[in-house]
Amino acid sequence: MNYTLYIGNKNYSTWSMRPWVVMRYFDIPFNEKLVKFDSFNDDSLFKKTMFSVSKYGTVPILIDEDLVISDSLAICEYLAEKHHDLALWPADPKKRAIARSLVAKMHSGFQAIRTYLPMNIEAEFPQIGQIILRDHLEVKKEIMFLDDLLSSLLTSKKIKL
Ligand SMILES: N[C@@H](CCC(=O)N[C@@H](CS)C(=O)NCC(=O)O)C(=O)O
Repeated sequence: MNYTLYIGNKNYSTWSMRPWVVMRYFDIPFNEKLVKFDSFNDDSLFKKTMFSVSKYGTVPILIDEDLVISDSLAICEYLAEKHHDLALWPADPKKRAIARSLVAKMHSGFQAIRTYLPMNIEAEFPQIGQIILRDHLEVKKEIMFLDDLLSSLLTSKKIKL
């Protein structure tokens, strides 16, 4: 196995960080190729580099020999299949179903958070945050839903994550 993972900026690109965190957490060795975000215009260095790697022109991309995988969740699923011993998914089918529904929600849900609160780990903008929460009730609603969801899963007596 000789994996290469193309990623974007570690402060802004949540998509890149998803397989990156999984691979680091489970000690799966890989070569990291960090491609700078100059812009997303077709003539940017970022797009030229990524289009030379994949039709999608986005990050993350995992290369495994002749295979090119162009989606963060597809990458994680591939790694789960290749590394059964590491148990990326829970072994129990019920726990796995819950984990998968959480992942699906993270992958395609939370549109308001995605739109108004993009990832920026280095920055702190409490006043802007207050304004966003005041003006966009849907953001507050999603945060409360997420908080409630994770709290109930983490404290559930029936199924512990
Ligand atoms: N669904 C894709 C989304 C990938 C994605 O949109 N990546 C962003 C970086 S955070 C990107 O490369 N954008 C470039 C563009 O949209 O042209 C995944 O899960 O990998």
